[in-house]
Amino acid sequence: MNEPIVKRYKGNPILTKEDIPYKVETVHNAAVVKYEGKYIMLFRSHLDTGRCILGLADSDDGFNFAARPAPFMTPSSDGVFGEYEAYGVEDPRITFLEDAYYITYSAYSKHGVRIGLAKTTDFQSVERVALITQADYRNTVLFPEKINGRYVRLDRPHSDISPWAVWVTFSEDLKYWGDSRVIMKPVTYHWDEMKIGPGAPPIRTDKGWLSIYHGVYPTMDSSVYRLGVALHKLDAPEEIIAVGDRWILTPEDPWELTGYVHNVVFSCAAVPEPDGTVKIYWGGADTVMCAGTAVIDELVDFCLESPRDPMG
Ligand code: BMA
Repeated sequence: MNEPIVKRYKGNPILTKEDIPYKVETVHNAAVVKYEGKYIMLFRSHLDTGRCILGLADSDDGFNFAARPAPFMTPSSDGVFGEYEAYGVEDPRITFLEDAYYITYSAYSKHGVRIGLAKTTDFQSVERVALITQADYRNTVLFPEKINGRYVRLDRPHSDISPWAVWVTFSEDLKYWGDSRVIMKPVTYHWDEMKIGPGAPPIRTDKGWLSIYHGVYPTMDSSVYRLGVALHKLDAPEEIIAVGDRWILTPEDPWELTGYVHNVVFSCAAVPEPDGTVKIYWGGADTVMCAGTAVIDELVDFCLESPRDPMG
């Protein structure tokens, strides 16, 4: 049998609601970064109102996490953030950029879903920076460096006309964004045919920016969320070098097949390691957190060896 390209950690799930010192119903779709030689996870939890907050957990090895005693980000009650995140904060991604850890998160309210940008330098306090999209955006990841003098993000606007796709957008100050264009679309009758969206913040490799994304396939029994990989040009991230034709991860373990939403693996984080591996983190069935490892060069080759058309 072929070895899977992503090797699941034997101790999955790595964090569940039983590990959290305050009452939550789920622990999933977390960001993970290295901070002062340790790993920090910013995880999403449903409360029993059905709305979401974000909590923190710490780890020495990237697999065994201990949750902190209190949540880290709950919906703001002030000003414009209070207005636009009243229904909850979800699906964070974290990118270290210049001098701070920047958090992009989905802000839900009666006006729809848009993306909030917050920052922290110490994971003790957090400062809201700006709401960086209008309504009907999710899954926004920042590249970890400026490219050609501009900050770059991938995002996923909603659309009634076209299957939801990955777009690129640029900024000079992280607050005001523009020059957007669509760069990657679902492929009809393919594992990602229904919609795709950015997953983990892109990782720099010699051959391009490696981006882990999610793809959704509709079935008679709701839809299946899986993970795939794409490679963007280093000095022109709006250009896709290759998208792997096949998925790299599909729901298989019981906690991925069954839960709050069944048949879901959904990633917001991948941490590259000095030995050339990457730790990939994903929510299982919108209920628990899981982890696995892959070799970065193998993921790059996976894109290059059997690519599909990026524009579907
Ligand atoms: C997406 C988002 C994710 C979630 C996934 C599966 O639309 O809501 O947060 O993990 O659906 O339910």
